[in-house]
Amino acid sequence: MVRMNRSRRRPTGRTVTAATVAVAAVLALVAGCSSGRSSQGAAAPSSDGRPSGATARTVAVVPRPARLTLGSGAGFGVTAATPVHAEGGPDAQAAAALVAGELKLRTEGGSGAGITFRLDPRAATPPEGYRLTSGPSGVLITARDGAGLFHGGQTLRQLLPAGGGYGTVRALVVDDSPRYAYRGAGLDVARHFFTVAQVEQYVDLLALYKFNHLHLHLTDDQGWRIAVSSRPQLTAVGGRTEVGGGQGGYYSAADYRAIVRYAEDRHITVVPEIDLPGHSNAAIVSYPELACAGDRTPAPYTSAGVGFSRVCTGKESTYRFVDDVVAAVAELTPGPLIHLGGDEAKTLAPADYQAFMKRAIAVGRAHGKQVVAWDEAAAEQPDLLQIWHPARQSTAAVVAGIAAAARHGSKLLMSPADRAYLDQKYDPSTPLGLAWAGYVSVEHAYDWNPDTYLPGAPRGSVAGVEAMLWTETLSTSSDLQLMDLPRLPALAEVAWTPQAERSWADFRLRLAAQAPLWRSQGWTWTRAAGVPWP
Ligand code: TNX
Repeated sequence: MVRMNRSRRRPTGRTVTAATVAVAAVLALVAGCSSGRSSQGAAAPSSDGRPSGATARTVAVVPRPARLTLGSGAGFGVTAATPVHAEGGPDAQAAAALVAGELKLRTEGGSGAGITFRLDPRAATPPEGYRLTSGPSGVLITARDGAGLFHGGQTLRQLLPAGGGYGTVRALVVDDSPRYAYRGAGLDVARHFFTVAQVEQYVDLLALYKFNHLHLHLTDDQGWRIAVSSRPQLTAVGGRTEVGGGQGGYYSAADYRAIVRYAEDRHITVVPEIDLPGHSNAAIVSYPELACAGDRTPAPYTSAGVGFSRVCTGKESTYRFVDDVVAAVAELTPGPLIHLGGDEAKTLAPADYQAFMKRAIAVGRAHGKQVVAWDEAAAEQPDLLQIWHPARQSTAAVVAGIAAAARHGSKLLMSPADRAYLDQKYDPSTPLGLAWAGYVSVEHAYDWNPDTYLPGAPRGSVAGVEAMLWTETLSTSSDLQLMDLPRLPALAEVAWTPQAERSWADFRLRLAAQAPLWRSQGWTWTRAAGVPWP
């Protein structure tokens, strides 16, 4: 069973205060709301292609809540003077403080009219779920865990007038929780290095769309980005290169801890990836004994090719290296997962590859982690198998092998390149990115079902979805944003919203309505086809 970050909960105390009175007023509004699934009987979006605001379907929240019911009464006007209250202990205070900061509001002790974050261990909300009610006397967000409160706060941000300003939150009730426990985004910091501040900005984007895992691809042929004190050459040598010949960089233990902490505060778990036995040129340049006798002389690599490197799988010293690195990274990582790669080891014999992956997975487990690996490692049954090959490029035998791993207990993490690789161009006009998996339009990223993507995958085997951003062609934050926006929110909705509640027809309207919020954050985006941009 794969443990994800849901179980994480700090001790909480619960204070029942006079706020219950104000809360009751808000709840009275709920009774006046029309009930039923938001998708049922919803009017079609207005013909001018902009969100009409008149139907539950087009209220501009992404990912679309599992259930949203419009109220008939007045909404709640938020001004710069609106107080934010927290009830229920430190997790409530943390969520209230973060969201208040994002909205430029102040938190206030006590209770009363305003915005209230209420942690209630007895609430009926599922893990990470929340209830948000808005009416004349305020906005109340209730959840059973801190993650739920935080996600509710992100919904509130989107319900306020675009651009992060103040205004009216319409009267409504949202009852929301995620479809999948794992909603991830992978960032390749190896091909190009991104600083702590850049990664934190990336986390801000993920948090807005309710992602809960950040997968950092920390090592590859072109660079090694994480300090391992027992192997200092990895960063002293391997950290100094990147695609295109730039200076590279790496995270010290303190840097990495800062990223982990920043993400954790936003209910995002970091999943570090050490990619072996292929994609290992930077490690081999740092420690040439990782190569087999007779392999080519190690040399730094700053182009974008893949599949040529391998560590020597027949030497015990290689496994001591794996153990040193995994021990260090596991020690720095509070989350339950470590990713050990396993992709594109094209110069290794299958038997050598399999023997290596088997041992690597055992090392990860020995250091207390559950192991994620790319889909080539299906036969070795990692805890989480990350699917990246487009189904149409896979042979029946490969698909059958993945299904067999799932039957034996591996959970599947869906990142099929033809849907979830955000380094792929939108269309032939996209200046950045690659196109080996085909063009990935916004609609294509949106319009698929992770549960049925792989024929033969057993029911319930899909643990989640991960959007991957490889950076061979991307070197600045705005490069990342141009590829992520608007497709990352599409994948957020794939991962969060029940399949039956999703439709491209209204998603494109809700997506277009995000643009002012992006602008207010200083983020850039691609005005991709099919979306009625403002
Ligand atoms: C394949 S997907 C890779 C990456 C590349 C990416 C480029 C996978 C597990 N390996 O090494 O960066 O394609 O799209």
